[in-house]
Amino acid sequence: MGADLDALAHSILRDNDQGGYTIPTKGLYPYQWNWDSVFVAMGFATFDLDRAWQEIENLFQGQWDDGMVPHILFRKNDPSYFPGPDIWGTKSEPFPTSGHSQPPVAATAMRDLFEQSRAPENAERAKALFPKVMAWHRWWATYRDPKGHGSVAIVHPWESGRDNLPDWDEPLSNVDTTNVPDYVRKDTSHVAPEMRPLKQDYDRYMAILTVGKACGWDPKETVEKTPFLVADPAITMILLRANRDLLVLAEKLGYLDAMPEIQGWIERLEKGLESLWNPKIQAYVTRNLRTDVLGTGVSSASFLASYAGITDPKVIEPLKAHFDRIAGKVNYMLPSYDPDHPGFEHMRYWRGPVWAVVNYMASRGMREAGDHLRSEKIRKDTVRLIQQSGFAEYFSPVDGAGAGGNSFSWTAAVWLAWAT
Ligand code: 2M8
Repeated sequence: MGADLDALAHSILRDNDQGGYTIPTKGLYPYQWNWDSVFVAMGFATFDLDRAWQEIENLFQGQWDDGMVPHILFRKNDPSYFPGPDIWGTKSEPFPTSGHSQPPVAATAMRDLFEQSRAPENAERAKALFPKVMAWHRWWATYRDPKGHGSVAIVHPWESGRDNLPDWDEPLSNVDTTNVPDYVRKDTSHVAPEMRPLKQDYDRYMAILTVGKACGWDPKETVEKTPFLVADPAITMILLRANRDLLVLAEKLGYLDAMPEIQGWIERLEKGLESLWNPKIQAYVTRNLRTDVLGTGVSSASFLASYAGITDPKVIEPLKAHFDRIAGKVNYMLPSYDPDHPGFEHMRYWRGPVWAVVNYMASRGMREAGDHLRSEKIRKDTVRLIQQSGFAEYFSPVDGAGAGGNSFSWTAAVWLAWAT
């Protein structure tokens, strides 16, 4: 069984490989996505380290002059996806891209690849990538903390990677959709509509995109004008973790001058996370930076606290209690949203389903923090899900059914890199 699944996971990565970069799955997502590629690199690293480095290097081919690494790289036009390059309308070189970013996991993967083999050619590759990753992290630090809280703000739900999380409902409700031109979605022609965001969500996604496009995706102007500006605990934690890994790389690769700047980012993000703690529910939540309204639900982001290096028992203990409560409600951890919250839907995308990549990060953090019991619970549940339902995009935490796209790259990658 394990060997069969390993072989299948390899073949999924090979099949979705477009020659140096990997698409998440055919049909539904025919382009290179930012954090997908980084997880894919972790999967490739288990059998082809050169290809793993190449995946990350090619992601940075899409980096903008201001340091931003876009969430989608449109290397060639493919009408099976909406919204494509013409709708985004960016003028990026050497190929069109989307106009905002996605969770910055790259530095963490880079450190893993570097530590896997310090052969001179790997150290050279890490050295060449380092300034590009610095520029990306500097972009987050420069533009995405407009209120000075220290947390990371996103300008579009797509930037979070957790597109229809119930926490976005409140900020999205303030987005005016009256001027959204007609459009035709493609996602619901590949996947059952019950597993995807609602039309109302898509209207709002398009309205925000239109504002960003009118700003030419200038990072300062977009933050000023976007109708959706929300601090995201998951990106804040992922960037915090990535900065800790970048700091280690700086020392090992001899970029000593970069260390104080990275240390400053770490301290700011640690402070920023405090502004996302909701004392009422004892969990990390989103903060709408336009209205100052805090999110009301426990999303899987909270369980990335250890991954982010947070050790304070005043935070970790209540989160453990949430974990145990939620584990008593579902058959497979981690649901992307609290099953006790009215916003939870077990099959609808980021409103409840289990995602292998989030499980990987959460479990890794818990293991590093010494919480082997919960870390292993997540890992074993992920194995059961994949054994039962294959390499699906996401899974119901209730009955384990696979949902979304099939033959999914990041699920295969995470299987190889961690689950088995
Ligand atoms: C999903 O998002 C895209 C938009 O970026 C979509 O639904 O069209 C999300 O799950 C995101 O996190 C992921 O990176 C992407 C590709 O797998 O799909």
